[in-house]
Amino acid sequence: MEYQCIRVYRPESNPRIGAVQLNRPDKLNALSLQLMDELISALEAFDADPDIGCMVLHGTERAFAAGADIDEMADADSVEMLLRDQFRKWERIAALKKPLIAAVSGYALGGGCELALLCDMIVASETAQFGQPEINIGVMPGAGGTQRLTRIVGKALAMELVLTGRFLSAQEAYRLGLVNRVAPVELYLEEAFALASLIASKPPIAVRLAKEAVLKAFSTPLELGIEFERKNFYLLFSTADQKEGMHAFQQKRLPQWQGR
Ligand code: CO8
Repeated sequence: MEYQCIRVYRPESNPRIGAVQLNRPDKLNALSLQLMDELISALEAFDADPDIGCMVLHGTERAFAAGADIDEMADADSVEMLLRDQFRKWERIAALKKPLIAAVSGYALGGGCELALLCDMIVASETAQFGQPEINIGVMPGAGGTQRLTRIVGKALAMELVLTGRFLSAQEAYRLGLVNRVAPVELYLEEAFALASLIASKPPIAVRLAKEAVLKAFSTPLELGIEFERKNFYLLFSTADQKEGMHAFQQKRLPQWQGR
Protein backbone atom coordinates (compact mmCIF):
# COMPACT_ATOMS: atom_id res chain seq x y z
CA MET A 1 0.00 0.00 0.00
CA GLU A 2 1.22 3.52 -0.86
CA TYR A 3 1.30 5.78 2.17
CA GLN A 4 1.27 9.56 2.09
CA CYS A 5 1.32 10.50 5.78
CA ILE A 6 3.58 7.81 7.20
CA ARG A 7 6.82 6.03 6.31
CA VAL A 8 6.94 2.29 6.92
CA TYR A 9 10.24 0.43 7.13
CA ARG A 10 12.33 -2.22 8.84
CA PRO A 11 15.52 -0.81 10.35
CA GLU A 12 18.72 -2.26 8.89
CA SER A 13 19.94 -3.08 12.39
CA ASN A 14 17.09 -5.58 12.84
CA PRO A 15 14.54 -6.58 10.20
CA ARG A 16 12.39 -8.18 12.93
CA ILE A 17 11.37 -4.66 13.96
CA GLY A 18 8.47 -3.02 12.15
CA ALA A 19 8.95 0.76 12.22
CA VAL A 20 6.45 3.48 11.36
CA GLN A 21 7.37 7.14 11.13
CA LEU A 22 4.62 9.73 11.26
CA ASN A 23 5.40 11.89 8.25
CA ARG A 24 3.60 15.23 8.19
CA PRO A 25 6.52 17.30 9.44
CA ASP A 26 5.08 20.61 8.21
CA LYS A 27 2.06 20.06 10.45
CA LEU A 28 4.08 18.68 13.36
CA ASN A 29 2.60 15.27 12.51
CA ALA A 30 -0.95 16.35 13.34
CA LEU A 31 -3.04 13.19 13.35
CA SER A 32 -5.32 13.64 10.37
CA LEU A 33 -7.98 11.06 9.55
CA GLN A 34 -5.90 9.85 6.60
CA LEU A 35 -2.79 9.55 8.78
CA MET A 36 -4.69 7.48 11.35
CA ASP A 37 -6.08 5.19 8.61
CA GLU A 38 -2.60 4.65 7.22
CA LEU A 39 -1.10 4.14 10.67
CA ILE A 40 -3.60 1.46 11.60
CA SER A 41 -3.21 -0.31 8.30
CA ALA A 42 0.61 -0.38 8.67
CA LEU A 43 0.56 -1.50 12.31
CA GLU A 44 -2.00 -4.24 11.68
CA ALA A 45 0.09 -5.51 8.75
CA PHE A 46 3.17 -5.74 10.98
CA ASP A 47 1.08 -7.34 13.72
CA ALA A 48 0.02 -10.09 11.30
CA ASP A 49 3.53 -10.65 9.92
CA PRO A 50 5.28 -13.59 11.63
CA ASP A 51 8.69 -12.10 10.75
CA ILE A 52 8.04 -9.08 12.98
CA GLY A 53 8.66 -9.36 16.72
CA CYS A 54 8.16 -5.79 17.92
CA MET A 55 7.01 -2.45 16.49
CA VAL A 56 8.34 1.08 16.92
CA LEU A 57 6.36 4.24 16.22
CA HIS A 58 8.13 7.60 15.96
CA GLY A 59 7.85 11.07 14.51
CA THR A 60 10.58 13.60 13.80
CA GLU A 61 13.01 15.24 16.22
CA ARG A 62 10.71 18.27 16.49
CA ALA A 63 7.45 16.43 17.02
CA PHE A 64 6.15 12.97 17.73
CA ALA A 65 2.67 14.42 17.07
CA ALA A 66 1.16 17.77 18.09
CA GLY A 67 -2.34 16.34 18.41
CA ALA A 68 -5.37 15.58 16.30
CA ASP A 69 -5.60 17.74 13.19
CA ILE A 70 -7.34 20.89 14.40
CA ASP A 71 -8.14 21.94 10.82
CA GLU A 72 -10.29 18.82 10.40
CA MET A 73 -12.21 19.47 13.63
CA ALA A 74 -12.56 23.24 13.88
CA ASP A 75 -15.89 23.50 12.06
CA ALA A 76 -17.32 20.06 12.83
CA ASP A 77 -20.43 19.65 14.96
CA SER A 78 -21.13 16.92 17.50
CA VAL A 79 -23.10 14.75 15.10
CA GLU A 80 -20.37 14.93 12.49
CA MET A 81 -17.75 13.98 15.11
CA LEU A 82 -19.94 11.15 16.34
CA LEU A 83 -20.51 9.80 12.83
CA ARG A 84 -16.79 9.93 12.06
CA ASP A 85 -16.39 7.50 14.93
CA GLN A 86 -12.67 8.00 14.74
CA PHE A 87 -11.94 6.55 18.17
CA ARG A 88 -12.79 3.10 16.90
CA LYS A 89 -9.48 3.27 15.05
CA TRP A 90 -7.68 4.04 18.27
CA GLU A 91 -9.18 0.92 19.80
CA ARG A 92 -7.60 -1.09 16.99
CA ILE A 93 -4.19 0.19 18.06
CA ALA A 94 -4.96 -0.83 21.65
CA ALA A 95 -5.88 -4.29 20.35
CA LEU A 96 -2.53 -4.99 18.63
CA LYS A 97 -1.02 -8.27 19.83
CA LYS A 98 2.64 -7.43 19.42
CA PRO A 99 4.46 -4.89 21.59
CA LEU A 100 4.49 -1.34 20.26
CA ILE A 101 7.12 1.12 21.47
CA ALA A 102 6.70 4.87 21.02
CA ALA A 103 9.95 6.75 20.41
CA VAL A 104 9.06 10.31 21.32
CA SER A 105 11.04 13.44 20.54
CA GLY A 106 9.70 16.99 20.76
CA TYR A 107 5.97 17.53 21.06
CA ALA A 108 3.63 14.73 22.11
CA LEU A 109 0.50 16.79 22.65
CA GLY A 110 -3.22 16.09 22.86
CA GLY A 111 -3.94 13.10 20.61
CA GLY A 112 -0.15 12.79 20.19
CA CYS A 113 0.31 12.25 23.91
CA GLU A 114 -2.66 9.88 23.93
CA LEU A 115 -1.16 7.93 21.03
CA ALA A 116 2.14 7.58 22.92
CA LEU A 117 0.21 6.42 26.01
CA LEU A 118 -1.57 3.84 23.89
CA CYS A 119 1.79 2.29 23.06
CA ASP A 120 3.20 -0.32 25.43
CA MET A 121 6.40 1.53 26.25
CA ILE A 122 7.87 4.95 25.60
CA VAL A 123 11.48 5.86 24.89
CA ALA A 124 11.86 9.64 25.02
CA SER A 125 14.48 12.03 23.78
CA GLU A 126 15.64 14.72 26.20
CA THR A 127 13.59 17.23 24.21
CA ALA A 128 10.28 15.36 24.55
CA GLN A 129 7.32 17.30 25.91
CA PHE A 130 4.10 15.56 26.89
CA GLY A 131 0.87 17.46 27.36
CA GLN A 132 -2.89 17.59 27.05
CA PRO A 133 -3.43 21.19 25.92
CA GLU A 134 -6.95 20.64 24.53
CA ILE A 135 -8.33 22.93 27.23
CA ASN A 136 -6.63 25.85 25.43
CA ILE A 137 -8.71 25.25 22.29
CA GLY A 138 -12.03 24.79 24.07
CA VAL A 139 -12.19 21.02 24.36
CA MET A 140 -10.72 18.21 26.46
CA PRO A 141 -8.84 14.95 25.81
CA GLY A 142 -10.92 12.53 23.77
CA ALA A 143 -8.67 9.54 23.04
CA GLY A 144 -8.01 8.27 26.54
CA GLY A 145 -6.05 11.18 28.03
CA THR A 146 -8.21 11.58 31.12
CA GLN A 147 -8.07 7.83 31.76
CA ARG A 148 -4.64 6.46 30.77
CA LEU A 149 -2.73 9.51 31.99
CA THR A 150 -4.58 9.50 35.30
CA ARG A 151 -3.80 5.82 35.88
CA ILE A 152 -0.11 6.53 35.39
CA VAL A 153 0.46 9.89 37.09
CA GLY A 154 -2.42 9.91 39.59
CA LYS A 155 -5.40 12.19 40.07
CA ALA A 156 -3.79 15.41 41.25
CA LEU A 157 -1.23 15.74 38.48
CA ALA A 158 -3.57 14.45 35.74
CA MET A 159 -6.10 17.05 36.85
CA GLU A 160 -3.46 19.78 36.66
CA LEU A 161 -2.20 18.71 33.23
CA VAL A 162 -5.69 18.39 31.74
CA LEU A 163 -7.06 21.58 33.30
CA THR A 164 -4.06 23.84 32.69
CA GLY A 165 -2.50 22.31 29.56
CA ARG A 166 0.96 22.40 31.19
CA PHE A 167 3.60 20.24 29.47
CA LEU A 168 5.72 17.60 31.20
CA SER A 169 9.41 17.47 30.33
CA ALA A 170 11.08 14.16 29.45
CA GLN A 171 12.81 14.01 32.84
CA GLU A 172 9.57 14.71 34.71
CA ALA A 173 7.82 12.03 32.63
CA TYR A 174 10.63 9.60 33.45
CA ARG A 175 10.38 10.27 37.19
CA LEU A 176 6.62 9.67 37.01
CA GLY A 177 7.02 6.31 35.24
CA LEU A 178 5.36 7.58 32.08
CA VAL A 179 8.43 6.79 29.97
CA ASN A 180 10.86 3.87 30.16
CA ARG A 181 14.04 5.78 29.39
CA VAL A 182 15.33 9.13 28.25
CA ALA A 183 18.16 9.42 25.73
CA PRO A 184 19.94 12.29 23.98
CA VAL A 185 18.01 13.36 20.91
CA GLU A 186 20.57 11.88 18.50
CA LEU A 187 20.28 8.49 20.20
CA TYR A 188 16.64 8.10 21.23
CA LEU A 189 15.60 6.18 18.12
CA GLU A 190 18.56 3.81 18.39
CA GLU A 191 17.64 3.31 22.04
CA ALA A 192 14.05 2.45 21.04
CA PHE A 193 15.31 0.01 18.40
CA ALA A 194 17.63 -1.60 20.96
CA LEU A 195 14.70 -2.15 23.32
CA ALA A 196 12.57 -3.46 20.43
CA SER A 197 15.40 -5.82 19.36
CA LEU A 198 15.62 -7.27 22.82
CA ILE A 199 11.88 -7.94 22.89
CA ALA A 200 11.93 -9.30 19.33
CA SER A 201 14.55 -11.86 20.46
CA LYS A 202 12.15 -13.40 23.00
CA PRO A 203 9.67 -16.25 22.38
CA PRO A 204 6.80 -14.57 20.47
CA ILE A 205 3.84 -16.40 22.01
CA ALA A 206 5.09 -15.77 25.55
CA VAL A 207 5.60 -12.09 24.63
CA ARG A 208 2.07 -11.90 23.25
CA LEU A 209 0.39 -13.54 26.25
CA ALA A 210 2.50 -11.57 28.73
CA LYS A 211 1.59 -8.28 27.04
CA GLU A 212 -2.07 -9.25 27.16
CA ALA A 213 -1.80 -10.05 30.87
CA VAL A 214 -0.07 -6.77 31.78
CA LEU A 215 -2.77 -4.82 29.92
CA LYS A 216 -5.45 -6.66 31.88
CA ALA A 217 -4.17 -4.89 34.99
CA PHE A 218 -5.75 -1.71 33.59
CA SER A 219 -9.18 -3.15 32.96
CA THR A 220 -9.93 -5.75 35.63
CA PRO A 221 -10.01 -6.02 39.40
CA LEU A 222 -6.93 -7.77 40.87
CA GLU A 223 -8.57 -11.16 41.39
CA LEU A 224 -9.71 -11.45 37.77
CA GLY A 225 -6.39 -10.18 36.52
CA ILE A 226 -4.53 -12.85 38.50
CA GLU A 227 -6.86 -15.52 37.15
CA PHE A 228 -6.24 -14.28 33.59
CA GLU A 229 -2.48 -14.30 34.19
CA ARG A 230 -2.58 -17.86 35.51
CA LYS A 231 -4.51 -19.14 32.49
CA ASN A 232 -2.03 -17.53 30.10
CA PHE A 233 0.81 -19.03 32.16
CA TYR A 234 -0.70 -22.54 31.87
CA LEU A 235 -1.38 -22.00 28.17
CA LEU A 236 2.33 -21.43 27.52
CA PHE A 237 3.02 -25.01 28.62
CA SER A 238 1.50 -26.21 25.37
CA THR A 239 4.05 -24.28 23.28
CA ALA A 240 7.21 -25.75 21.80
CA ASP A 241 9.05 -22.64 22.99
CA GLN A 242 8.31 -23.42 26.65
CA LYS A 243 9.90 -26.88 26.25
CA GLU A 244 12.80 -25.40 24.31
CA GLY A 245 13.35 -22.56 26.81
CA MET A 246 13.39 -24.79 29.87
CA HIS A 247 15.41 -27.59 28.25
CA ALA A 248 17.95 -25.10 26.92
CA PHE A 249 18.31 -23.76 30.46
CA GLN A 250 18.89 -27.28 31.82
CA GLN A 251 21.35 -28.08 29.02
CA LYS A 252 23.18 -24.78 29.53
CA ARG A 253 22.73 -23.62 25.94
CA LEU A 254 20.93 -20.75 24.21
CA PRO A 255 17.31 -21.47 23.22
CA GLN A 256 16.21 -21.52 19.56
CA TRP A 257 12.69 -20.10 19.43
CA GLN A 258 10.18 -21.40 16.89
CA GLY A 259 7.30 -19.08 17.69
CA ARG A 260 5.08 -22.09 18.28
N1 CO8 B 1 -3.48 20.36 14.08
C1 CO8 B 1 -3.27 20.96 12.89
N2 CO8 B 1 -2.14 21.66 12.61
C2 CO8 B 1 -1.21 21.77 13.56
C3 CO8 B 1 -1.37 21.17 14.84
C4 CO8 B 1 -2.55 20.43 15.08
N3 CO8 B 1 -2.79 19.81 16.23
N4 CO8 B 1 -0.27 21.47 15.58
C5 CO8 B 1 0.55 22.20 14.81
N5 CO8 B 1 -0.02 22.39 13.59
C6 CO8 B 1 0.53 23.12 12.44
C7 CO8 B 1 0.44 24.62 12.61
O1 CO8 B 1 -0.83 25.09 12.25
C8 CO8 B 1 1.53 25.07 11.67
O2 CO8 B 1 1.05 24.98 10.34
P1 CO8 B 1 1.30 26.20 9.28
O3 CO8 B 1 2.80 26.33 9.21
O4 CO8 B 1 0.67 25.73 8.02
O5 CO8 B 1 0.67 27.41 9.89
C9 CO8 B 1 2.60 24.01 11.82
O6 CO8 B 1 1.92 22.87 12.33
C10 CO8 B 1 3.70 24.39 12.79
O7 CO8 B 1 3.10 24.75 14.02
P2 CO8 B 1 3.40 26.16 14.75
O8 CO8 B 1 3.74 27.21 13.75
O9 CO8 B 1 2.25 26.44 15.68
O10 CO8 B 1 4.74 25.78 15.56
P3 CO8 B 1 5.24 26.39 16.94
O11 CO8 B 1 6.62 25.87 17.13
O12 CO8 B 1 5.03 27.85 16.97
O13 CO8 B 1 4.26 25.76 18.06
C11 CO8 B 1 3.03 23.99 19.15
C12 CO8 B 1 4.27 24.38 18.31
C13 CO8 B 1 3.15 24.58 20.54
C14 CO8 B 1 3.02 22.48 19.21
C15 CO8 B 1 1.75 24.53 18.45
O14 CO8 B 1 1.76 24.14 17.08
C16 CO8 B 1 0.47 24.01 19.06
O15 CO8 B 1 0.07 24.51 20.09
N6 CO8 B 1 -0.19 23.05 18.37
C17 CO8 B 1 -1.48 22.53 18.81
C18 CO8 B 1 -1.35 21.64 20.00
C19 CO8 B 1 -2.73 21.18 20.44
O16 CO8 B 1 -3.56 21.95 20.84
N7 CO8 B 1 -2.94 19.88 20.35
C20 CO8 B 1 -4.22 19.26 20.72
C21 CO8 B 1 -5.10 19.17 19.52
S1 CO8 B 1 -6.74 18.59 19.94
C22 CO8 B 1 -6.52 16.91 20.18
O17 CO8 B 1 -5.47 16.36 19.99
C23 CO8 B 1 -7.73 16.14 20.63
C24 CO8 B 1 -7.46 14.66 20.61
C25 CO8 B 1 -8.73 13.92 20.64
C26 CO8 B 1 -8.69 12.58 19.93
C27 CO8 B 1 -8.18 12.64 18.55
C28 CO8 B 1 -8.93 11.83 17.59
C29 CO8 B 1 -8.25 11.86 16.20
